[in-house]
Amino acid sequence: MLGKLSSSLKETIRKIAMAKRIDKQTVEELVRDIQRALIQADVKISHIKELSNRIRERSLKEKLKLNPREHVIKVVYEELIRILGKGVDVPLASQKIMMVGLHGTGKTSSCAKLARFFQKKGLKPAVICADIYRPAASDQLRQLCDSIGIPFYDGADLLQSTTPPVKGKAATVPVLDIVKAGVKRFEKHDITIIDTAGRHALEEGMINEIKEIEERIKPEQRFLVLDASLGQQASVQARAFDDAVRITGIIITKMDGTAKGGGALSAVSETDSGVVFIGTGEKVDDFEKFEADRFISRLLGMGDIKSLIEMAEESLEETDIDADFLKGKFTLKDFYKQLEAVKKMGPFKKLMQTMPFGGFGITGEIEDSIYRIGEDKLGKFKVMMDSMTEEELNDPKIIDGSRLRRVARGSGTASADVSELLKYHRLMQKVMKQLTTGRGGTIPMMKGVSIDKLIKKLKR
Ligand SMILES: Nc1nc2c(ncn2[C@@H]2O[C@H](COP(=O)(O)OP(=O)(O)O)[C@@H](O)[C@H]2O)c(=O)[nH]1
Ligand SMILES: [Mg+2]
Repeated sequence: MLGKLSSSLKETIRKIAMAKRIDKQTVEELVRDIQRALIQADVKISHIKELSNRIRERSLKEKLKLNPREHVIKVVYEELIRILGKGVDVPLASQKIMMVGLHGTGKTSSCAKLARFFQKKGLKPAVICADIYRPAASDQLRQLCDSIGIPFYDGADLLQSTTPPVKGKAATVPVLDIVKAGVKRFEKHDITIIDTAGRHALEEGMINEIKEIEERIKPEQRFLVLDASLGQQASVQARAFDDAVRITGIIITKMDGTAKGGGALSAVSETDSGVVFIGTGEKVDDFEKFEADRFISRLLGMGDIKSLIEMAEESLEETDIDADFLKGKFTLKDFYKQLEAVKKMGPFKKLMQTMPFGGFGITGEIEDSIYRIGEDKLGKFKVMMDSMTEEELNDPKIIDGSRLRRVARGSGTASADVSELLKYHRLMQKVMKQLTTGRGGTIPMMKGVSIDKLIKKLKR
């Protein structure tokens, strides 16, 4: 899906991750790459300009919470969400959903897909066909519904009891009667989906018909179905249908078959409604709920960027090293905090490994040894530290033979265990000193990496 846009953006992210430094020139190149990708996806120029300016501004001027590369990736991710990611949620609750849209956009297929979605969530959906103009429309929907075991209604019973207006001419039943009868029939169902008739263009007849259904039936949701290949033109239809029935969500279909999906998404972003689902193929399961963060993460070819960023920020906050630490002071408490941070890095590392370029360029340095300081050892360290005085925790050098035995006794461990803890601490202190003073006092880019180096040393 969105193959071309996705591969260009992935390449862009890869370049950032590999960049030696993040400066004005790197950001300018990045902006140009993104511009090219978005133009090809038919995103409106004014949106691209705004995004470019925001990326330039934020990449270089914002206060950093992450390392510079991660920061830029975060900025790109957030700005893409701003222009492509306007989504809305659909509650998993009892409701009537009216589908509107022009001919051929995928309205009928989406009715079945939507029913399937709710069915999988354990709700009981049913479908009404309110397209009386094309007999084939009803057959198509009936077949789709039959294939997934969804009850279907098209007013065939009403038709039988109606006499043709002119002999030899087919009888018709007003659309509204069909919908009303269907709604009544499916009263006990959780979700009633109403497929309305489309037209080839935005005609008054169609608009009046859906307006009437909207006013009389009062469906909680009015979903507009749009073809992704409309690109930036999608906003025209979105506005027109919104004026008519106040759209509550948009389904963008055929995301699998066009390079313009990005344009359609950004066009929708400028209207009042957002995307609820996207269609990604002809089959009834080729349908997904639109979740902006996941969608953009996937587009950029990265795991779950949101949790990634949150975890990175959190682990940095937790390990915030105070001024004393920079002066080379590293207490047992700091030591413990660092070890806990390493534990936290676990899922972070796994997430980074799911990325095509192996994380933000640092996973190569992180070894599995990092996991060996496991839960038990950490727990044991904690118990021993609990048996120490404040003074000992802040300045472990004072722990002599008798203090050592006291701590061991107090924590139910052996003196050798306490010695081991102190040994680990001393080694880590040494490495920390090297790392912090070696780079002119700067805190290492990722604490996880410094810990890793430490652990490698410990093993030697
Ligand atoms: N590739 C692809 N085809 C789709 C998708 N949604 C619908 N279609 C196809 O588009 C055509 C028109 O769909 P239909 O539901 O009949 O549109 P309607 O006229 O709006 O009711 C059909 O051939 C569908 O199989 C989609 O997400 N991906
Ligand atoms: Mg149809």
